Amino acid sequence: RPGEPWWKQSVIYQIYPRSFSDSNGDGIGDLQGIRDRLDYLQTLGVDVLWLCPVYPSPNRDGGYDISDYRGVAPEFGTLDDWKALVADLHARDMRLIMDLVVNHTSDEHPWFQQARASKDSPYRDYYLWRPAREGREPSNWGSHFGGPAWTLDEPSGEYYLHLFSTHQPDLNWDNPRVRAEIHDMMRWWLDLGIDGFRMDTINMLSKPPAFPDAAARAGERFPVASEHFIHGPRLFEYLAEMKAQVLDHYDVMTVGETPDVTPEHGLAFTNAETGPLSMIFAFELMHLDAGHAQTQRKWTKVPWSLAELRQITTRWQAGLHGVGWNSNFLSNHDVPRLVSRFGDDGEFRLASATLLATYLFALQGTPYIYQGDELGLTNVAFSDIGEYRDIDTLNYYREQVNDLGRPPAEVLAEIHAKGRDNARTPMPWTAEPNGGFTSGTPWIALNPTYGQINAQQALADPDSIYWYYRDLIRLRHTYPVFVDGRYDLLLPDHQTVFAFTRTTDDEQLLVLLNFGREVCELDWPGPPPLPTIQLLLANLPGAQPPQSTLTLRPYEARLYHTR
Ligand code: TEU
Ligand code: CA
Repeated sequence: RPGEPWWKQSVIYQIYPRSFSDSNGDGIGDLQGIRDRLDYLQTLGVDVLWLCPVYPSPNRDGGYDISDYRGVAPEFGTLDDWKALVADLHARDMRLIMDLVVNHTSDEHPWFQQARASKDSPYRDYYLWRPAREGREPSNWGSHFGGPAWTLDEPSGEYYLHLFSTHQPDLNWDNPRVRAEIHDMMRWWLDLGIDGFRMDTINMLSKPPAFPDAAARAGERFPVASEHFIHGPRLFEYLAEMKAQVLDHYDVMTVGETPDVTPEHGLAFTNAETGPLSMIFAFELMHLDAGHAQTQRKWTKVPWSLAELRQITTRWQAGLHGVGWNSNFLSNHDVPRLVSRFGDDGEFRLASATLLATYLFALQGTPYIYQGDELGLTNVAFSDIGEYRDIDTLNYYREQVNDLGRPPAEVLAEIHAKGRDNARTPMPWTAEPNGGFTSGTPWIALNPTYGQINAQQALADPDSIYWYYRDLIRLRHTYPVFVDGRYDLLLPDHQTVFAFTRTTDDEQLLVLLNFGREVCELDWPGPPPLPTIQLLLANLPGAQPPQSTLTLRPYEARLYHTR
């Protein structure tokens, strides 16, 4: 619709290329594989694909360690394959956004190679080097992946900073030449026709040059120093510059990956007048089941509460309405499968997967679908640590089992619940061996459920989760209230039902979500059930028309609409 940026009306589908579709039998998903599946994605109805990194990379961290910003890794194809994918997408009226990973490079990036080779290299200052402090790390900062965030470069006697693995040195954003290089690189991709960027850990770019020690919990040697590098001193200056230098010259969207933000930050990032980004990924919901900060381990799992989910959701919906813009997601390639985490991946898999989809699509903001969620794919529980591939998972296991001596079964249970490979098992396309993902040996095993849960089955079953997503996407494209409507919470204290309305001058949506496992009776919560109200969509057959009392079955979701 005129006057509204396209990305507010879009539905975005995230692809983890390594696990999407393998066209040549080497066990690794690739660009041609994505091209082969465009009918599947177009039928679903998504508008934008977000590709996780496909750049050349030693692949220490699933491609988030880039050794060449201007190319395609051979295992994914060639730049020509990539151009063909963009052309295919644009011909279908779909768009492509790419991952922008500029907090760090790979240690095999030529910049780092030269930086490391000589203290006098012009590239030395592209990274963050500090001398030892009393013969040890310059500060107590810890890496997200365990251990210190500083690694000693023996020949020069200096340490370099890496907020992630030792193979991912952080770029020095205080150096204007670094910023200019990144801007050039962004223009290069934009000129090739991409429609925007998902910006990896973008709120970590600016570090206080003094690197003050971070607060540590009892017994913790290397705390992640979020309080110092999240929203660092010059972050907003760098993002404003990037916008003025690059983004403002193209019709693109941006979504910043921004751990540890509040709605106040969210507003600063996405304010339509003054904010540097279109939208951000906020992570409060991803901590719902993490336990208390003082006692948790990395992947502690505690029960989450609907009260807290509702409260966080409401804060973000109200906080950004009319000024900024939300992105709505419950999963991605770093977190467990949403149905296993927030629903029930056993008896109520179908109902809870569609309930969660309804939640994502009924809120204000741009909805994100992570590959496989439209099939209701579940977490995986490999019994052997040797089946895991993720650096974060493997480091965690080594630290907890080898260094701290915890029982392997206990640590594996945490990995089963929270590990990043839950989201990275290959897409199951058919019930054939390896789910039709590859004719060879997959780089990581499939979820053994592929015989029952696969795309072919979903397409053949009119009641599948896939078709329910398709319906939601269509509704969102049809009724402006999904995009524009103001959010108002109903039943603020209900035990199991999350109810809210979305309202514009012309339309209203009433959303009822029973997160409980029991049948629930309640009085009609919204405005009186006028004859003009219609049931727009429900995730269980035989849902009631509007009436003064309601019965909601376990994980039942309903959307009522009125104009
Ligand atoms: O993730 C950044 C991030 O802060 C986390 O979600 C991170 O994965 C988690 O703290 C580790 O347990 C982004 C990417 O999404 C992730 O895949 C990369 O590994 C990371 O940046 C480094 O580029
Ligand atoms: Ca391949």
